[in-house]
Amino acid sequence: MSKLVEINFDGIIGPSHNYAGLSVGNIASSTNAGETAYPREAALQGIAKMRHNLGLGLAQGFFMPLGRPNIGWLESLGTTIDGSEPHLRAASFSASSMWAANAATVSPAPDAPDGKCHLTVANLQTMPHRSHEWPGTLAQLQMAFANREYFAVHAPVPSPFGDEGAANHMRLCSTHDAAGVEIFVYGKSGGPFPARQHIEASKAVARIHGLGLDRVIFAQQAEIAIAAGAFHNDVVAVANERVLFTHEQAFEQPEAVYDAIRKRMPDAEIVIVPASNIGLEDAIKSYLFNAQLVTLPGGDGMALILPTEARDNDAVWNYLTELVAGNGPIRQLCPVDVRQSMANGGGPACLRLRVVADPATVDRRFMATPEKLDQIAAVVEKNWPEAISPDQLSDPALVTTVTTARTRLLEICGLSALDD
Ligand code: SUG
Repeated sequence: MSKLVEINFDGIIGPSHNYAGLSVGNIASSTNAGETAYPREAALQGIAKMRHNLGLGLAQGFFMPLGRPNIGWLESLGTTIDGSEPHLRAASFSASSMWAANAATVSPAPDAPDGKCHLTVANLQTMPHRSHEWPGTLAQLQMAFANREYFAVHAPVPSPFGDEGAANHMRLCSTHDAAGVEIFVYGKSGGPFPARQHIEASKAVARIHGLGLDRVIFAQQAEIAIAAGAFHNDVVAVANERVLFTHEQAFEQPEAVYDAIRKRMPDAEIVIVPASNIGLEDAIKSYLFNAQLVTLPGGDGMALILPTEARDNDAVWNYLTELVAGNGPIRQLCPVDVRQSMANGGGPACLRLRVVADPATVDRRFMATPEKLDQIAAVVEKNWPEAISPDQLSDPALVTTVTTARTRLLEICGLSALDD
């Protein structure tokens, strides 16, 4: 009997993690441009989060960092690591595949008419440094979810329709193994900032996954939210089972979205955080919505696994403390330290891709156990650079260091076949 559970696959933070300020519209990325990054500490923070979640009794998987710098991508642009202009060199070095929420959009098997779990790799075409992730990500998804009896892995939606994956996709369901309602959030305009998710991409993914129109909602992200720095919807809303936890200003037409949800799922619970309690600016600085909203095993209700930045913001923490003290579905707050990723705009939810599946059907090399995380942490301790400042990206020694570090990780995980 196959047992479907939610598995969170975290992107292991790669050895080239740095702050190059590459993401316009992502306030943290722009604010921290030029700062020194600490890749070893970053990766260990990510591993600690996975350990924490395993400790809660949740199923946990991981993805390997992609090979960086991406010399092949530079070659396709007619340049090399030594000869390239700084912005292209930085883009080739980016460790941005750590944000696995942008790897793909996932429709679990109970939602699809063919009874398979569908994954469409995201093209991430709006940001140059992210646009060359998908071939490496696709190779990895094809390996992790190779069992065609249970999974269908799809190529990216073609240009010019930008697709940023699960960061703009939410699923409501009574339990993870039941058929759900899928909400695809797209942007039309974001004031001075780009709207990264195109409606045509969202619609294409829904069609490719075979979802019935009666189980799908297309919702426009609020222009003011994007303009305030919510470059992905998961910065202002998160869903789990029958709960949607959202900022009041997440959607352009919030009432229409709530009505559509209630019509398709009468027992949905929509927890709306008013702007008068927490303004968009505080929401985006503290990333309270970029939490993993998870169902705790054993009937203990739901928990928010959120960044320590949310605890450090008085208005946010007071609000959340009252929320969990009430009678609502969210019962626990678990702050985790992912500050290195946060400084590039990536909170706990950005670091993971949710896949509802029977863990026994997933390639076990991608599944975490405490022992495996210990082995990975040992490789990180030994091989990840301690610090990288953006001006080091032109140092040839760094290429050798980060390439070797990833090779060691692939070896220990039995995934050297991913090295191209
Ligand atoms: O695409 N930051 C990422 C953060 C992605 C967060 N993901 C989710 N919200 N799901 C981005 O903006 C910054 C890289 C730099 O500036 O060096 C960056 O790519």
